Amino acid sequence: MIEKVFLRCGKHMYSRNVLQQVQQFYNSPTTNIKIGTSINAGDPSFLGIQTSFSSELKFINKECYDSLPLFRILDSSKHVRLPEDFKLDEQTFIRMYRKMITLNIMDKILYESQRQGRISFYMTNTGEEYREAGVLLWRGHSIRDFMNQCYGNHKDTSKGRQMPVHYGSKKLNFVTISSPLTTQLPQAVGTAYAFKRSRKGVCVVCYFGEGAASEGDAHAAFNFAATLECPIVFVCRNNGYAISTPSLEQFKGDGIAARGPAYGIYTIRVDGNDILAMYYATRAARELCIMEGKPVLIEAMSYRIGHHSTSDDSTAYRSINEIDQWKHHTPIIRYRDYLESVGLWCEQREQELNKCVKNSVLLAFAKAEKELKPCWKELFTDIYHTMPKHIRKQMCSMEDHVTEFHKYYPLHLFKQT
Ligand SMILES: Cc1ncc(C[n+]2csc(CCOP(=O)(O)OP(=O)(O)O)c2C)c(N)n1
Ligand SMILES: [Mg+2]
Repeated sequence: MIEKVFLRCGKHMYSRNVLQQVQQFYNSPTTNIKIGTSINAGDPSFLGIQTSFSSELKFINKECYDSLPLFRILDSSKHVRLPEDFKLDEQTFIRMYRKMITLNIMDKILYESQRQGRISFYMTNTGEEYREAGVLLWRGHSIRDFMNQCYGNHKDTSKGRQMPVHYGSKKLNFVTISSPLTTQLPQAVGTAYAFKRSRKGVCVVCYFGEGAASEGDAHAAFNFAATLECPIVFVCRNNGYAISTPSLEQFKGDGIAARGPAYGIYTIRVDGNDILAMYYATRAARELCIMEGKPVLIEAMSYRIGHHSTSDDSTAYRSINEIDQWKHHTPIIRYRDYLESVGLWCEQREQELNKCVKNSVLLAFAKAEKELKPCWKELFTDIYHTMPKHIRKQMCSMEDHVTEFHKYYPLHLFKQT
């Protein structure tokens, strides 16, 4: 039986199974912490800490603990057993695969288009198909919407003000991706706190990389979420690199997951290359988070197969060998193997899907490329409810400039109003 293991320091545990596992973890031969030993009767207890006295002078380190386990469903066996309460219909299983393939094909086409100078920048998701763009695709963002954003044309909801891949959708409750690392974490906790106060029974899911977890904002966010008991699921994508910095140089502890219990946050480490494990853990995390009104941390272990972005050449800091090892263990390959093993997929369906998605992407791509850019005035309008004087002044001087030098600008490519 596969169990959901969320760890949290302190007395409240999710279920008996989890309690047993946590006790085993803390009482294991390599773990020097013993739980269940009471403080001497009569001794006052320290505020917020439940522990026992020891006469042994011992400094503890990472080596004193077992590394947190990695939850997975798709193991290498031919007969994968899904947890009893997994319950997904066939269409949903297939929809998951279709979305992953769509993202993958979109990545290939947009990456190449950046190389041809047709868009300014791109970041692929290979090996991390469950990350932000995948979530947005799953929620119903259309291929057209993605293309319009990457081109920053007048149909882009952010009106060309963001770099490509900084998607957002008010309609789908997806806060626009921002480049400055980790700013989203405290903001997400603030939103979760507002949700808590509104008693709507909803939660926030916040994605970030292991590199982003080194920012001070991450620590502030974890601590606020834990102490204010905010309904938020933190999903840390530990893909081994923060651009060129390997995670080995980013932290010395047991990854990001080990920080969870230290903050008093329910935590689970998941195999990020296993889409079913990610789905099951995220669903359970959401239930736990809403049921108890508390934060949950998921560390998704993965590997960034692509370069960090089109501004990066990762072969300058990692070996081709290393990349090749992971190429055979991607979420898509592992999931396809599973679908085939249960008779839900075959080579013919694969080819049909590839052809159909490729056509849709190319069509949306060609359309987005031809659309006009937003009117340059959008740089100034639609920011403040009432335009402040200094912004109006800048807009007027830009207008004078464009009028005087119009022949030097490709104004025909921009909307006029
Ligand atoms: C505050 C800040 N510092 C530096 C950068 C430059 N930068 C952009 S992405 C990145 C690495 C992020 O790594 P990680 O959080 O692991 O996410 P990944 O790209 O691996 O998904 C860095 C350093 C930035 N955008 N913001
Ligand atoms: Mg990373």
